[in-house]
Amino acid sequence: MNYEFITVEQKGRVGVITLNRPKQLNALSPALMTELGRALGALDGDAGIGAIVITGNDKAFAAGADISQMKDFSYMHAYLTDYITGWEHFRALRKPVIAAVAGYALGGGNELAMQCDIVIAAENAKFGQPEINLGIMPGYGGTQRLPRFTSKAKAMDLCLTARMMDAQEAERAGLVSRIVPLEKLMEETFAVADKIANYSLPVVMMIKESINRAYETALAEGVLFERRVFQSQFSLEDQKEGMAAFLEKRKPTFKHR
Ligand code: DAK
Repeated sequence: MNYEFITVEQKGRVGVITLNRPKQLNALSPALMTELGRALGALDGDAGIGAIVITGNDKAFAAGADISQMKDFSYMHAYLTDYITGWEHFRALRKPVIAAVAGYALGGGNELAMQCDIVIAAENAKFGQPEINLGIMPGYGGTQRLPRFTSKAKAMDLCLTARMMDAQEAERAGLVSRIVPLEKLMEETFAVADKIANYSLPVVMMIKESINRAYETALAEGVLFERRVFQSQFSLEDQKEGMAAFLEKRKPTFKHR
């Protein structure tokens, strides 16, 4: 597939998507988001892919939705076109997605990172929801995911003051899973993605699905869901291989079934 605003490459079982509007700090235009949705769907449906990475460049992961493209919207345009429900690509994805964030992850950029399953930050990463500066509020999940992933106080602070938090604060707050030096961001992220991608794919998918239940159901329902999925894994060839390999003191070879 040909893309104008992103690049896509495959390294082993890992698909890497790079947002590619550097002059606009990777501002998320509708065209970029359409391409991102197509690329994510294609990688998620590819049996040779076990994990996906989304990244930007050293200065920006993404500085938000493209302000120049929304400045003249009317309420009726936004409502009737359901602006921009078509960006909800992530809910349907079954394979893990890792955000590798350097530089700015602001507004829709931070919301994009929060839709990923793991966020790895370079030391220069900056996260924020500065929409209030523009006379609007977050609209891509920021007011919902930020308090769940960090805390109510942190979400209020960021959304109501527009201040940015650095990588250290974001890790302390729970938004970021690890921080790495900028020059090592892609190497370290790829190592994480490659590790995940070479585990049993059905087990990886079931873990992702189960952890996501923690955000969408009550605890008792989530625990029951986990129990049933766990029990089903005794039907996997990979479970037999994984346990046999442990007992035989060798590395397992997973067949993703
Ligand atoms: N949109 C369009 N262009 C942008 C942009 C953006 N979000 N951010 C940066 N740019 C452009 C700048 O206009 C500038 O263009 P030129 O002047 O060179 O043509 C170029 O990128 C470089 O930016 P700066 O010159 O400003 O660079 P600085 O280093 O001085 O500053 C900055 C970097 C990140 C602090 C600054 O660019 C900035 O504050 N950017 C805006 C950040 C922002 O407010 N983001 C929130 C946007 S609103 C939804 C989905 C998504 C959303 C809502 C709903 N649904 C699904 C319903 C999201 C909304 C938003 O994200």
